[in-house]
Amino acid sequence: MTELILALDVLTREEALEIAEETYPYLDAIKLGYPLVLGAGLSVARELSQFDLPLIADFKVADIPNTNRLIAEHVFESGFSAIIAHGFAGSDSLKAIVEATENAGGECYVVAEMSHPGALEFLSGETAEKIAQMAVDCGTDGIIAPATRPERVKALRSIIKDKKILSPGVGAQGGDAREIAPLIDGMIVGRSIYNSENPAKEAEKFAFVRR
Ligand code: FNU
Repeated sequence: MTELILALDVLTREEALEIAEETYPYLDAIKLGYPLVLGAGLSVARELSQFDLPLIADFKVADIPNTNRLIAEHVFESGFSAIIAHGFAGSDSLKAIVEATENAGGECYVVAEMSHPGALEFLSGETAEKIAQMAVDCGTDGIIAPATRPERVKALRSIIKDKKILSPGVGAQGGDAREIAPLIDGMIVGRSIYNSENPAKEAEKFAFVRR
């Protein structure tokens, strides 16, 4: 069963609450990132908690250990239940987030390989595989891997085994939902849902991933 995670990258509190209200029955989690949090403030997370869905903070945290810890603690205190970190800052930086995550009873995911074309310039191939191995070694809950490259998701799966793979890149970035769903644990979908005429109907179309 693959989960459906809405990437709520709208810019205002009003839009965010409206789209969440329309789509929440079809969702397993909502992912918030810089676009919404910078636009509406971090307090938008508390407002979205009314929909009773896990909230994932996609801040791709990539700093020194102490700063990472401070960010992660703040994220969990603000109503989020999961955080996304970058792995390239190294294992000490990641461990600081994992520790804060465990203290808060949350989940932590590490970006192993990104979904856009430019990801191939620095953070793919062997580097992505090393990051995936570090995600396992540091005790994270899983990785982010590209729905735009199913063959890479398969390669990364062999490293992270039964930890989770959350995968963005379906729809607007060209990834195919039906092809990627059986390979992953959670499908992250943004524009295809929130930019559509009828976000609820569009989200409902992904019901097959949850069967
Ligand atoms: P949509 N996202 C991504 N690729 O797209 N966190 C990654 O490699 C990654 C991400 C996020 O294209 C992106 O920031 F690590 O509109 C956006 O919030 O469906 C969402 O996934 C994809 O949105």
